[in-house]
Amino acid sequence: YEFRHAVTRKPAASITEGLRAIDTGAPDLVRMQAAHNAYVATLRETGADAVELPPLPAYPDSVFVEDTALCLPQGAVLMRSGAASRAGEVAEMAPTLRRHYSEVRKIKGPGTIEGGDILVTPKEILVGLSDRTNQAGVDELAQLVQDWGYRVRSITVPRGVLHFKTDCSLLDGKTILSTPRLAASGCFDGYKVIHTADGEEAAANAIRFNQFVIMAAGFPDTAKRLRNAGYEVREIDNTECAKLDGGMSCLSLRF
Ligand code: CIR
Repeated sequence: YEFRHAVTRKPAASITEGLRAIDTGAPDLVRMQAAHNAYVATLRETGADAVELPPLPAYPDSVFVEDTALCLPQGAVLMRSGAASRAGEVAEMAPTLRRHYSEVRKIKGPGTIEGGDILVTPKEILVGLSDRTNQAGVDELAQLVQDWGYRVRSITVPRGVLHFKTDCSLLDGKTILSTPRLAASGCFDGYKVIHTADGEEAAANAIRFNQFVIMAAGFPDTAKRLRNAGYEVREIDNTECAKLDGGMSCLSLRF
């Protein structure tokens, strides 16, 4: 969770067309832009450098850059989206990653896998099987990172949850913030788990970025649990991204 770089992309006006499981109304671009600015400023406050790529109107969900790649110390792996409307986002991200990394590998398919389904801990890479990520995608990732020394373990994401990390985040080398419904499967046995508070499942998609845990605003009981556990918590307005099933992790690539 110690990072020097983050890559983000500004939301485009087409964000109103973004994918969503349940339609609760179109996100408001101006409010999303303000939240995005606050998010980038918080990343920078840690001393990291945060790139803001220009909006991509052709890809309404392109603000959710996390899904395009997995960034590891040894290299980056370009993903292959399980959503047809998002397939082109990877090629838009590739040049930026090639500037930072000498080694950029690529999921070629036929499997699909998105960054939102991948949680990297110091001992393994956990990948959620979801509507976007299938076993073939997990298998190809496992092959691609094997010579970098990573063990990959797949996990079934609860029904109705978009991505694995919709429901969990890494807080430090040994500790995971998780919804009770995800942790109930036993997938985090061996880790210390902090549960989101009742009714605050949407707080699970947070990020540990250097000294901060950055989480969505509006989940006071979970925020209190994290502060009581000693974390320095920063809260960012997530109302507009939430309308598109997006959260704190989705908005950046971190390395
Ligand atoms: C999608 O359905 O693909 C977007 N509306 C939300 C993506 C969220 N990304 C993430 O959790 N990593």
